[in-house]
This record gives sequence, structure tokens and C-alpha cells, in this order.
Amino acid sequence: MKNIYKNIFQAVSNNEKLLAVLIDPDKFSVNKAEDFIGKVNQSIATHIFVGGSEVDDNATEVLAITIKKYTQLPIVLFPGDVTQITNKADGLLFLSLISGRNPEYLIGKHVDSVSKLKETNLEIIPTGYILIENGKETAVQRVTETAPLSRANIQLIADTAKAGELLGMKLIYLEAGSGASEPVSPKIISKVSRHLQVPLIVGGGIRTKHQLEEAYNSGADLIVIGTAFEDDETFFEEIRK
Ligand code: 1GP
Repeated sequence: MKNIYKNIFQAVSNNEKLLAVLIDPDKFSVNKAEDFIGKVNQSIATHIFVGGSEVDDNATEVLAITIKKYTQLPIVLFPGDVTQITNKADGLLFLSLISGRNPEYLIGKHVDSVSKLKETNLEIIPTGYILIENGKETAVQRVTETAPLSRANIQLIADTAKAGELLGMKLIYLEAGSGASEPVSPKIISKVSRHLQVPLIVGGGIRTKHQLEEAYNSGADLIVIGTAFEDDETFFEEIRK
């Protein structure tokens, strides 16, 4: 048991910043896992997230088993679908897409996943997932058939996040979408974090150390980066421990 949520909460209380490296099983070759995870271990990363919008059956499990051989960091599922649930990870972000109005992604998939979840020891962390417009269509938008929240309507984004917290969600995740041309703006992060008690995750389109620091300084507690590491592993050198 890795006490994932307790440790996130504790870190936030101590003003520490957290970083998750997101690995998409669909885009990642397990042959390079040892080398890649070695770089993750030497970086400031605190978590490994595993998931994607469209992933073949079994790919997530194979990847989780492989990663575990090379790291002590907590492996957290960030699933696009029920098929991505595997007991080989440590935890699961139980995501409800609260920016959208598609019942399947608000509660439907969750109901479908219960029989599978009952057979695992995963630490399940209820997470309010908020998709924010970034200028182009994202995979989440396409797959879930929901519209993102307008980045101009900051009050609506903040109210959506707060409503998630009031419903009992333990994390709020502001998502610009994988490979977004622009990350969630500092203005949005700062407004949302000011009114939130639970830890705030921010991801999508963060590619530079400057953007990472800007997001932390605006109030992000845990940042998720995937594409930047997929495209250029030298980025790990900039964020060494
Ligand atoms: C996507 O927030 C994550 O769900 C990470 O996005 O791949 O753009 O880093 P990137």
C-alpha cells in the first residue's frame, strides 16, 4: 500500500510540488522502458501515470508490470476506459468528466467498472476532471463527445472545480488535452486554486521548464507531462533532481 492520496495531501501541506510523467501504453514501446524509467528516476518526478484515450486491451497491464521492475515511484492509472484497469498498478484516478454533460463519463463508465475494481487492491482516488478549450480538438473531446469549458469563462471553470470538491472529489484535474498547443493559463490555475481545498492537478501542453514553474507558481500542486517526454527525452535533463 503506497498511501498515494495521503502522500499527495501531505506534500501539498508542506508546500512541495509534485510531477507525474504520463506514459500512454499505445505510444510507448516496452523495450525502452528500462532506459526511460531510469531517466524518470533521476528526475524530480514523483509519480508515474499510465493511460490514454484509446489503448489496446492488455497493453496497460503489460506496461505497468514492466515499469514496476524499474521504479519505486507510485504507478497511477489515468484510464480512458474500463479496459485499462489493472491490479498491477498502485492506484487509479477515478475520473468523472465534470466539464461535460455526457452521463457515460460522469457516472456510466464508473458503474461498469465496479465488478472489475472489486477484484483489485488499487487505491481509488475520486477525481473531478475538467477539460479546458485549448484552440484545437483534443482526443478527450472526440472520445467523450463533450465540449470543453471555454478558457475565457474562468468563473465557470472555478465553479465547476468547486462543485467537484463539494461533491466529495479528492482531486481536481485541469486538462488542456494531450499535446495541447497551449497549456491551461496561469490565470485559470490561480483562480481555481485560490478557491479549492483539495489538491489541484494540471496537465496538457506543458513542454518547458518555464511553463512548469509558471503552473506551480500559479497554484498547481501536481503537474502531468506526457508528450514533451515522448517527443524529446533530453527534457529529463532539465528537471534532474
Ligand atoms: C494529458 O494532461 C496530460 O492527459 C498530459 O498532456 O501529453 O500534453 O503533456 P501532455
